[in-house]
Amino acid sequence: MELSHLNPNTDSNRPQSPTVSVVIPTLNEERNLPHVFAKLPAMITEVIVVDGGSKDRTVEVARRLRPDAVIVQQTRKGKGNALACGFAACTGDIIVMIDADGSTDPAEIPLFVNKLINGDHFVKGSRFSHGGHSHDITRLRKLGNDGLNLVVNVLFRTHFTDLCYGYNAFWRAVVPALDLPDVKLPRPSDGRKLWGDGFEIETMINIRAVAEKLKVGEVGSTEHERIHGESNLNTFRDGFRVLRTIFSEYGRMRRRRGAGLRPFVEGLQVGPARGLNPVPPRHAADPRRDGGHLNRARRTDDINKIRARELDDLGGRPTQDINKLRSGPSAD
Ligand SMILES: Nc1nc2c(ncn2[C@@H]2O[C@H](COP(=O)(O)OP(=O)(O)OP(=O)(O)O)[C@@H](O)[C@H]2O)c(=O)[nH]1
Ligand SMILES: [Mg+2]
Repeated sequence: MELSHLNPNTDSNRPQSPTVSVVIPTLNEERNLPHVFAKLPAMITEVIVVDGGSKDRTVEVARRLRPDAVIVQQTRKGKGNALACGFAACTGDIIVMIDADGSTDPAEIPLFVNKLINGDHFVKGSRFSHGGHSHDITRLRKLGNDGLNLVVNVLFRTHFTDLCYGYNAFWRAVVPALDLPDVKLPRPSDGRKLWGDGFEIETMINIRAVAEKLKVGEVGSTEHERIHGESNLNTFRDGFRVLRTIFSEYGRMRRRRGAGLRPFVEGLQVGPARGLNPVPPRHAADPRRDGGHLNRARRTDDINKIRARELDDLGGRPTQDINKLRSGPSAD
């Protein structure tokens, strides 16, 4: 069901049982996928596998296990880019992001969906509250996670208990609020990752959700050890990337506020128990293209300058169409 086709002002038009897309980024996960797919609950209406050029039989295995799965090839490198490509391909009312290594338990998805149906815009899994637990995190990583968590809670006046965990769910209608790096931008020629394309993605998404004043909830989640294979995460390199992300997101939020951009939440209407609908825009502009919700922006010039700076940071221009990235179950 397309939220954008609903009349936002009538309860009867809100989705009674929202459709749920699950986005699974994969990089050499052929041995783990059977465990993950086996635990996908029946409520999932769409499975999007975003592959990062796996050298093993990940894509083949995904197709065999779930012939209805949509397989997307990501446009650049990194988990962040994979998720952005996955979100762009989703059609469900709700999007859930899980890992393919067996560390996140798909059986928990109904907990996330339930919280969304009950009024949250965005629901974060937490390994350290609401009964959550991690069988995987090392002492060093826990220390780093706690430190980064504290910095965010002080700067953004939030109450996150688990900043860097990648098990989240949200209404598809809030994807524009996350304003992720355009999937159509080219890969940098020097081989580096664009900002937001790496493991900083979780932090970026979580911070943007609060910066746009979305209603963010947490549910307890149990993280397991990766079943087979090796982690793609580097504790120090990726930890510093997360720290940089926090400060850069703080600056971004202040610039946007300074320019008079209204928080995204003001353009949404939440149903008391059933769903979330976009309110018709009060301006003719496309909120995605304009980087937000221009509703009472002070000066269009300011916004254009901010947008140009963000594009500069990303270092390129669009080249491809996301529709071309989405291949059906039988395509390569
Ligand atoms: N498509 C794609 N998927 C990726 C990429 N990097 C990681 N992934 C997937 O993202 C998920 C999380 O990656 P992991 O390497 O397990 O990293 P992590 O879970 O943050 O770290 P660990 O706790 O050490 O496992 C897995 O499903 C990976 O296959 C990438 O560049 N592209
Ligand atoms: Mg993992």
